[in-house]
Amino acid sequence: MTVLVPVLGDQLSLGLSSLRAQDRATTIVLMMEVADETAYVRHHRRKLAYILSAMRHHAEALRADGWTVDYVRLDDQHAPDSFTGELARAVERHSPERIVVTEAGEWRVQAMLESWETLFGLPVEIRPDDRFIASHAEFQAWAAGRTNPVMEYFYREQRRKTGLLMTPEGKPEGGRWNYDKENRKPADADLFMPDPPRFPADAITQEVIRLVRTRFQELDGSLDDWDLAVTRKDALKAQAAFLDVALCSFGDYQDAMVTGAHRMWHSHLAPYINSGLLDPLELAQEVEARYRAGEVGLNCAEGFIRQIIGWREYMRGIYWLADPDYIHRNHLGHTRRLPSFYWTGDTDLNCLRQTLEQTWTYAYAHHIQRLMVTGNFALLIGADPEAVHLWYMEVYLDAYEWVTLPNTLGMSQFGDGGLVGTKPYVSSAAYIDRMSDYCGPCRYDPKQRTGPDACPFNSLYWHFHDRHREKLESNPRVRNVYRTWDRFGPETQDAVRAQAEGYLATLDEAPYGPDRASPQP
Ligand code: FAD
Ligand code: DLZ
Ligand code: SF4
Repeated sequence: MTVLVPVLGDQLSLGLSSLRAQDRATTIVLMMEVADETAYVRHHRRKLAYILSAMRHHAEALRADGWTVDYVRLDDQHAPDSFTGELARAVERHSPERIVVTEAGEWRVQAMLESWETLFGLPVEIRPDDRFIASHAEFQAWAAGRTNPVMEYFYREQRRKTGLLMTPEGKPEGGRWNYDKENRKPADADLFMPDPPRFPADAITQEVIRLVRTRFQELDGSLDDWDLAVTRKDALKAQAAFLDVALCSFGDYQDAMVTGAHRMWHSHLAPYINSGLLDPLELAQEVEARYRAGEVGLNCAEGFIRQIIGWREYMRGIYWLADPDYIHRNHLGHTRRLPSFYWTGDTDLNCLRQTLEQTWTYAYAHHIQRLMVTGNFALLIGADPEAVHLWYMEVYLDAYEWVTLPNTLGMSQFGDGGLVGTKPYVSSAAYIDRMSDYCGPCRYDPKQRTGPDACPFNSLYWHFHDRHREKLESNPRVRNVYRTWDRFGPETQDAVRAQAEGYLATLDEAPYGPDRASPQP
């Protein structure tokens, strides 16, 4: 009569669909630390320690909730390899009558789940992951027949469906759907910035950190100064602290970048939401409650809710709408490898150095750093979008393929030719100078296009548009860029081209980062 319920490392939710309506007396929950998952990309060591510690804590929470948990650790006697290999061992140990599992977050793992029924000769029920607000069918129905499935319209559907920030008459609160225009302020370093709560490593986390230090010596990324929540209880404390102190300024400053302030008014909740410790709908409802209580402005509440029920759900929808070949899409034909400084932080471009040092320390950078610093530079130099995606998969605590891929290959690198983003997210130094304090102390001048002190972002920006003219010129959102470029005249254009090509040549002479391969489904 035994039912085996495998729970994966990003399914750390007590209300998981696979556990629903199961009899605790006859159910065995299987949790597996497996080598394949720790190795399918070269995870930042902080990310690895976070996931393993959160998994071990979740096993404790399940036991406290009355479940029997069979937990396989990386440091157990035999060599744990893959989910399927571990499941085979568990089937031998427990002789289950059937297996119930919540669908996986990504193609590679979903393919494994789908192979189990034949492999083990047992009924395998794969349940939908209803921690997401939109089901696959719902997203597919919405996207069907749209050549351009624009996020904004999907978001409005989600607002109507959830009732979040809606009036009783079914209109958007405040009369508008989107308050983004009010969310573009730069920030000064002397502004008050919230001090996020810290969660020191307990005995379980310390043990995991020791394991990661010894077993994964070849991996990069700092494990020092541990401050991450690894339980739902602490993740809820992090959520409450964000709502109490930071949400009120989130909207105003979400695009700003300040040296040394890595979180600013951002929530830093994505790692907890993506692994299952926090529930996205619950969080969005809390945000609405703060608005209704008069604690935060509509621009802040709407801006944040849009990220959660709009962008996050939209990215998941796009991922499952695409097929596994999406990872190889390369609309602009970019092939350059990323420079080695993406791993070392050793570069004289101050915006990149700040973002990369922070990334390798905390496994965190906020959205604009990811999009307009590391992503922007990679796109301007013509880096291979798949390699860029793999770099992001390595370095961020919140990286799981379903959400990283549409953000990296789609939104950031325009690899899908405009499915996710309506134009390439590139900028010259002017944007970084306006939104950050990085340019002041930089060795380069953000105002110069040519010459030894000119910021490379400037010539690269024009060079990018010049070399992709055929593909981009007809895009109405880019047309003005070409008007300005044409007004430069041939002499200036040649000087800008030479400047950019000179810079690209220096990249070719410097070391490239490691060559990575995508995980195979
Ligand atoms: P906040 O700024 O506080 O935003 C609130 C929440 O909104 C986030 O926690 C997240 O759950 C959600 N959100 C906001 N924007 C997005 C988005 N574009 N896609 C999905 N969710 C969003 N997000 C990930 O969760 N995992 C990734 O691997 C990831 N990779 C990215 C790579 C690139 C190149 C870019 C441009 C963005 C990426 N994002 C990713 C989206 C976004 O940058 C992160 O969700 C955010 O920075 C996480 O920090 P936070 O929790 O402080 O977010
Ligand atoms: C990311 C990750 C890592 C590093 N390790 C494990 C693990 O040992 N066991 C596990 O169950 N999950 C792990 N994960 C998360 C999985 O990769 C994640 O659940 C899948 O990507 C979902 O499709
Ligand atoms: Fe970055 Fe250029 Fe500004 Fe330096 S001047 S921080 S390289 S944008």
